[in-house]
Amino acid sequence: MDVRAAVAVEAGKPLEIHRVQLEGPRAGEVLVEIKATGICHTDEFTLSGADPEGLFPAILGHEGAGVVVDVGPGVTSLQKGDHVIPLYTPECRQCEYCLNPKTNLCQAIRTTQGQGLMPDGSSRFSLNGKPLHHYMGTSTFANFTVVPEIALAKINPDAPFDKVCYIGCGVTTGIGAVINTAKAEPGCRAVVFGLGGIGLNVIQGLRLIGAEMIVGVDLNNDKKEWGERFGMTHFVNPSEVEGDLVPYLVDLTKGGADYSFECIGNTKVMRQALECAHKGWGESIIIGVAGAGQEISTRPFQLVTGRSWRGTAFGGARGRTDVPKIVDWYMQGKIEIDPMITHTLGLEDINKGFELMHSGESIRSVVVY
Ligand code: NAD
Ligand code: DAO
Ligand code: ZN
Repeated sequence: MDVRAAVAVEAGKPLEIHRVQLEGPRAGEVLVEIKATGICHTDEFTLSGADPEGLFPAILGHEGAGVVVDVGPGVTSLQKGDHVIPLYTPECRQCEYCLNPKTNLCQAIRTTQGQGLMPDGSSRFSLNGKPLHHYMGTSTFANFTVVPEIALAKINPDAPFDKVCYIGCGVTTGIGAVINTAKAEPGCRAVVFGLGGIGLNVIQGLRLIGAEMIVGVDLNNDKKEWGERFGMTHFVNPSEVEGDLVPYLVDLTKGGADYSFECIGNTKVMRQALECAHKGWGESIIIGVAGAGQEISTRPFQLVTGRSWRGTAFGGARGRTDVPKIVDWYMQGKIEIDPMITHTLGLEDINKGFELMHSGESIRSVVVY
């Protein structure tokens, strides 16, 4: 079939809107009509060329929601009409990783997903007879896409696509980092570096679990109001702090943060996040994705004296199990999404969504098909 898609033709170039060809689902695959997709910093990271795994030409997008239109042979858990969120971290429930409660990094289709291909090693998308790469196994910048069954979460059919698409990445990553990765306790003190689409969700996750102190750190003073809107108790702009930021934050948190979260992708900030964690027990969680080849550093004594450095992908969530629950939390009013969707665009304006991200004007732009 012919579908409408934003094609990433080359690194550093704007996306191009084309009619592309999409083959139907093969065994274990599902055809999904994408109704809405968020534009995440990670799409920008790949499009810019900074992503060492970036492949072109490709159909990017990994934060979508839609409806099942057709299923391939052997698909048992989904049927036509089901509402779904595609998962860039699948959940096969059978591999060594899925069977280990310590991780959410299902490896069932990791190799082909990283090659921009479906699990059988081929692509379903093509343009004028030439194959296009899939992206993160999801490719939601097309109004129809084919996704493996194990990479689809079935969700409440009453949930609005243009809001819950954000659960496909930003919301789950931020809230999950607090609940699944840090397992933060009520009454804890936390510092969140970077108050964008991810950091604000870390803040609302901390509010949800009953953190006592939530310090937000951002260079952009406009983010103060945004952070407070979701539960931040203190705001720090590093450029306005006299002297070093780390001792300032240690003092503010009365000895250091129980938990700190880096939501930028800046290796210098990652160090600050670790070093503002409390001696003896503070944990620092890296969420931001740093550019190709970058490295982190600290004095090992920081770890010897009881701080720990950890990372999280997709908030440690097991998508088919956890994403439907997060959709329900949204429907029950336990978490907020609507105010973070600052811009809604048509597919033809998708490049404007990237511009809004660059200028810092948007928290999340969503493309509605
Ligand atoms: P964003 O651009 O919306 O937000 C980043 C924020 O950091 C902005 O508010 C900016 O003003 C602030 N900032 C930039 N430099 C700063 C500095 N030196 N000190 C303090 N504040 C600074 O980005 P986002 O969409 O929230 O994504 C954040 C990061 O998370 C990205 O690296 C993205 O790729 C990554 N990410 C990771 C996962 C995962 O599973 N680990 C998932 C999604 C996104
Ligand atoms: O299993 O090796 C693996 C790959 C896991 C990829 C997880 C990606 C998480 C970070 C990228 C940000 C996603 C939007
Ligand atoms: Zn698995």
